Amino acid sequence: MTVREQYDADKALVEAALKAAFRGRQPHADIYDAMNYSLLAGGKRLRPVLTLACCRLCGGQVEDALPFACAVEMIHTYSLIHDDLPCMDDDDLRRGRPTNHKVYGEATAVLAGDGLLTAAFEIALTASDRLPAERVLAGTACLAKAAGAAGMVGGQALDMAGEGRALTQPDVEELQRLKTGALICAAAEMGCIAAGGSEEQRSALRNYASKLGLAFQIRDDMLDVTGDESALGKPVGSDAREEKTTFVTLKGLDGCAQMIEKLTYDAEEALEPFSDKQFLTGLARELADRTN
Ligand code: GRG
Repeated sequence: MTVREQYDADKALVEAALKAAFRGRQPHADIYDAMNYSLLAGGKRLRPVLTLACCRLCGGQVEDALPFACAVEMIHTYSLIHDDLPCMDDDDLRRGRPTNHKVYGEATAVLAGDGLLTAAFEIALTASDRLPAERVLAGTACLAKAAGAAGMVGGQALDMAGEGRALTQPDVEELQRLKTGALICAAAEMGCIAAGGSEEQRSALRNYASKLGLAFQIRDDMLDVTGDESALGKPVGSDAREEKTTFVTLKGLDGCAQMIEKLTYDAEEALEPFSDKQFLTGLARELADRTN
């Protein structure tokens, strides 16, 4: 199987599980409509695919990691809904469609995000149908830490505080390590945890994912300058409008390309303890060149 075929097969598993997550939930159908509107809007599903791939790499069955995979995508989707709100980035387009608050109104969009955040932990705990309690506990704790103020929420707070101010490269790296990187690291680690992987494997995958996550963010900054709105499914040029210090403002486009190349190499190096690593090395290469 090629990297692309494996990615699409794992993505299809995730799509089916997400589609089923809120099926038949009553009452308050409207809030589930708003949650599903963003959850089933067709993102790349990078984080859940990473969870499944890391589970497989550590010798587990992908079905064991599926609840964790859905949970991380629900948290990611909630963060996008809240990030797009008028009180944050005030964006009108996401995943190629009007943003949640544009369709359902601000109050329902806040609740849709809250509903997804809470449902993430509900679905993560269903991993106990197939896994021993200590793995469910470890996976859920890993997710909670990465999503909260010590991770993604803390990174978003730093991001907001940095608007209109000149930041240094270490400032931006720290901000992005939390805002984007923490959840990507958790996605990889949860796959390892579901498989019952060793501490050495978990640490190698965290290292891989941290390099991948930073390269992913640098590419995101580049695409905000050079990308195409219809391919990205979101507006371009928002960093400049909001006067954000990004990797492009710090290093220029060529400097960014060099950083991505080095991080992609380092990500591959981090996989040294594994033998069957073609998928994760191929994924790092594909993400380095992504256009959406
Ligand atoms: C509101 C608590 C809270 C957090 C928001 C992650 C985040 C924090 C905001 C997203 C803002 C942003 C555009 C970040 C850049 C990198 C990134 C996370 C892009 C979106 O992720 P993709 O490209 O999106 O994986 P898809 O739609 O493919 O899932």
